Amino acid sequence: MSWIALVGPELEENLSLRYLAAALATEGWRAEILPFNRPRDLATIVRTIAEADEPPLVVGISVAFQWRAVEMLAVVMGLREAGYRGHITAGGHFATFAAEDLLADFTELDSVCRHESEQTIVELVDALVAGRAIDTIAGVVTRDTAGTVVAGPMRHPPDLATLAHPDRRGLPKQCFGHALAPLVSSRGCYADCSFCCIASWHEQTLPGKRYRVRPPEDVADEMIALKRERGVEIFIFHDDNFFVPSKKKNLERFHALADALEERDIGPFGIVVKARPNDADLEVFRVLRDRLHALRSYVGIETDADQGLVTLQRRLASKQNHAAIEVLRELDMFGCFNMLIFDPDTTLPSLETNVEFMANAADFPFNFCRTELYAGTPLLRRMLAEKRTSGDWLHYDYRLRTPEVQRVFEMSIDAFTPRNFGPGALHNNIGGWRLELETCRLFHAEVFRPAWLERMKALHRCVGLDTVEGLRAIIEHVRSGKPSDDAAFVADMAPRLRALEHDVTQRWRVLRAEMDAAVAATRHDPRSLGHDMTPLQNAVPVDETAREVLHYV
Ligand code: B12
Ligand code: SF4
Repeated sequence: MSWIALVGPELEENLSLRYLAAALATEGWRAEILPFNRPRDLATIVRTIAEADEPPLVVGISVAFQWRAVEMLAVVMGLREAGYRGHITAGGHFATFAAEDLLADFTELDSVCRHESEQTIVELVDALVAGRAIDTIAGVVTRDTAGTVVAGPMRHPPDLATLAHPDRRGLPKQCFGHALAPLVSSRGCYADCSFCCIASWHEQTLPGKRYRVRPPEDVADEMIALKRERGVEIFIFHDDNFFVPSKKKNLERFHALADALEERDIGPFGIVVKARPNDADLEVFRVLRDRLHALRSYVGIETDADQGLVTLQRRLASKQNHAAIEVLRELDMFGCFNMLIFDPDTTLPSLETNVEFMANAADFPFNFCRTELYAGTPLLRRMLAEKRTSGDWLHYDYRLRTPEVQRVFEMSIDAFTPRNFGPGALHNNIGGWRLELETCRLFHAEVFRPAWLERMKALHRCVGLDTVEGLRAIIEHVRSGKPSDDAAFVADMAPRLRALEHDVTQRWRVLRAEMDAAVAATRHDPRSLGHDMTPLQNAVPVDETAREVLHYV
């Protein structure tokens, strides 16, 4: 039997590819997943496909992340150079919104499957095998015989209740010795922030409807299967937003899921979710904590400045950001957030407001960055209309509104890149560390010491307030208006930032070793772990790249 190669990031089990693999398997097709996590994977992928005894019928490449599009296109070019003659298709968020540009500029690529593609990829493969035309398949964009880009109709998205559960081959990752798995209980989000493509995604395929949810029983069945078959105890919900815009419905849904899990006798488990600040209601979060054992709730603060809230179209008020933090504190829950402190309209006062927010919420881990212009977003459309972009459809760049804010941005990026981005970045890692601590707190309550949590919070404050201090110093430097060398200012500050990062990392290692030792001591007595909580011998530990996943998912 011939096969289909699916290429994409696998920092964890990649649900995009694994839903497609499951859909293909249901129709009798074998799909192999080829992870593309680092530049060195490129050569392996090209070799595996081009030198296969039987080359795949179709290669499908996931281009969800715009910033990785060039690397993904390198696979396409590499395959053609290596002589692969089969059909190459692409899908995912960026490919969907940039389908026409991709096909116009890269003749090596044969088609793009837009939006959710479980059905589209099956129909594409069937048509190719049967030698039928593909240009009328819903969801497919391709070229006609004259080379003109042609798009089939939009594909109506699948009924989530009918989808095959994602393919789960491979060993699960772990967090503090407990296996984890990503999953989704819904697709879409009720909001329509200007920097995000999720609302456009649904608007194009289901006008007027922003999200769809799975029946709680179906979600519970998937979780139970993951637990029984793979030992998964931590469920990372990748829903764009785990919440719907109704307190009553959230309560009903979370209770229904908890009931379904209890009926199925799930045993110990924890979850990770994402929320908007206005979703953080005390009663709802109490259910999340007590019945669904939320280990972490990412609360999308993004900005606390009135200007930012308008530019980013957050449709909420600053007081709701503050209230969300209070809910987390009141329930002693772990939350984390990211701040888009730089956006196209940022002013020095709005920057100061956001830095103030960070200072007030420094007992939680956070990160900050600039708002990027992603394909399919209202913000990109606005910036193009205002002629404020540079670059092209692969990557649009922009300058901030005033020279002062642009200076603060450039200095901040220079000073904070090692702390904010990439493997080893403390702002990312510390969120992963806290998740390990919360995992210990939930699953090993018998040895967990409250003092560990206080030490962890002290580390959050230490990092958060140091970041605040650095940002304030940069803003003050720019505000002072004195002519001076920005690079020298950053060069002077950077060693202090790096020293603190080193110190905090060491303090975490000591804390982690204490937790490890306490838990290891209980493992001499298997009964103390509970009937289904024996350490997983085979699960894969979380590596540094995956810590990034643990922080942001
Ligand atoms: C999980 C996730 C991650 C994980 C990635 C895990 C992995 N895959 O290894 C982590 C946490 C690492 C992550 C990080 C980031 N992410 Co993210 N992430 C998501 C999230 C929330 C869910 C993805 C998912 O599993 N979806 C469920 C599956 C079933 O749906 P799907 O991905 O849409 O897949 C369907 C279709 O797209 C299509 N499809 C997808 N691939 C392919 C391939 C082929 C061949 C075909 C035919 C079809 C197809 O068919 C699939 C099945 O229906 C999405 C939002 C979303 N709704 O998808 C954002 C999203 C993809 N992330 C986004 C961003 C911006 C980021 C970050 C840049 C954030 C940051 N500032 O750090 C980083 C960078 C990641 C990196 N290092 O490369 C943006 C991408 C925007 C863009 N166009 O670039 C999204 C869309 C979120 C958003 N609201 O804007 N992310
Ligand atoms: S709340 Fe999050 S997922 Fe929803 S539209 Fe805004 S950024 Fe996108």
